[in-house]
Order: sequence, then C-alpha cells, then structure tokens
Amino acid sequence: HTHWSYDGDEGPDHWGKLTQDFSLCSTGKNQSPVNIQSALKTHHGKLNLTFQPGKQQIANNGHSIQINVSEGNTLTLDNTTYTLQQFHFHSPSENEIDGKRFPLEAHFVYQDNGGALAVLALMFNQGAANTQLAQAWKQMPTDVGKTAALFPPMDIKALLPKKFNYFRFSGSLTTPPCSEGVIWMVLNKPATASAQQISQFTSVIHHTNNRPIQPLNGRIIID
Ligand code: BO1
Ligand code: ZN
Repeated sequence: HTHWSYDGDEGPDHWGKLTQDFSLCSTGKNQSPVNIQSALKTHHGKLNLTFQPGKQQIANNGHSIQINVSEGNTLTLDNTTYTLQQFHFHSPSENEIDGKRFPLEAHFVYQDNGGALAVLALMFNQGAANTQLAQAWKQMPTDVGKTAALFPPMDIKALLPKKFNYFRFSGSLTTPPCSEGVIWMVLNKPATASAQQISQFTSVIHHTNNRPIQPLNGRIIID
C-alpha cells in the first residue's frame, strides 16, 4: 500500500498525486473536512442510535488511535440502518464550526449493507478529564501497528451527549483515498477532555493528524 502522512512529501497537499487511487484527494469537489457555518441551520431531524455492549479492540494504526467495535451499534437515518464499524480520533479537530477548531474530534464510522458510509463527529473542548476516555487512554498502544483488547470496552452512549442537534452535509473520507458520498453529521454539543488526555494522544501519534479544511464548493449544510 502507498504511504501517506500529515506533513512533508507525503502530506495532504501531495495525497492526490501519490497514486491514481488517491486522485480524489486533489480533484474531488465534495471533500472533508469543512468549516461549518452554523448560521446555516442545524438539523433537528431524528437520529436513532442503538448501542450494544460488546468486545472492542484499540489499535495504533500510525495515523490515529482507532477502536474497532463488534456488531450491534446502529444509526438509522432516512429509513437506512448503518452499523458502527470503528471510531477514532483527530487532534486538533478536522471540521471547524464558525472557524473554531477544537483540540480533539472523534469520528464514529458507520456503514450500511451497500457499503455507504456515515460519520458521526463529536468535538471535544479542553476542560474536565473525560471519564469515558480515561480507561481507553491507559491502554492506548504506543507502537504503530499494535492492537490490544480494550477492557472494559468503552461505553459509547456515555461518551455522546444525551441530547444534541447536528450539522449534516455530504463529504468524503478525510484520509486517502478521500472517497466521496460520505454522510457527515457533526454534533453541535462538544464533550470535554483534559489537557493531559489531549497531549497524551498527540504524543502517542507523534504528530497532529488533521487534514486541512476543504472548500464547500456550494455544498449546503442540510436543515
Ligand atoms: S474519516 O472518518 O473520514 N477520518 C475516515 C477515514 C477513513 C476511513 C473511514 C473514515 N476508512 C474506511 C475504509 C473502509 C472501511 C471503513 C470502516 O473505514 O476506507 O474500507 O470499511 O472501517
Ligand atoms: Zn476521522
């Protein structure tokens, strides 16, 4: 597979020319992340989430810390059911809200039976230590390529705010191959993580892992 990174010769400005497979990273017109202008209304539509306790694996893939989850966590949107595959983190945040960049952003990656992706994004402000992150952060593999069973598994429901609205728009994977047609839903209510939790993440990843903001090219944030 082709190497890519967050800076230098294999950084975001070069992704599109590293291989034909990544060409959308430079030619795509519906790329992520974006700066969300909140004046364009938030979506109040129903988002039906279900959670199922189950085994989780925590992995250091060199680009992020990713938690792979077992079946049973679903999101239903417009009569389509998506199943949670994994969630992972970016620091600082990739998406911005009214030009504000947050120190941490979690991406919950859901997929439907046809392979279509929907990503639910949760921002974190720096503040109180996050009790849900605490156990996982203790078990974060420091070596690239390492995976460990996460015990106890993270309580995903407890990580998310109890009530929220979200900004919805069409976008892409924020990493190569930058595939489009991804439904993005960015929650408008941030969680918190401590300065120590944020810096531990960056030191394990060794670098920041946010792709620069991409142009909206006329895309609207759906109401
Ligand atoms: S992100 O949320 O835009 N940062 C993002 C970036 C890459 C992926 C997912 C989300 N990769 C995809 C793979 C699929 C896989 C899916 C779920 O993750 O391209 O093959 O099924 O793990
Ligand atoms: Zn991501």
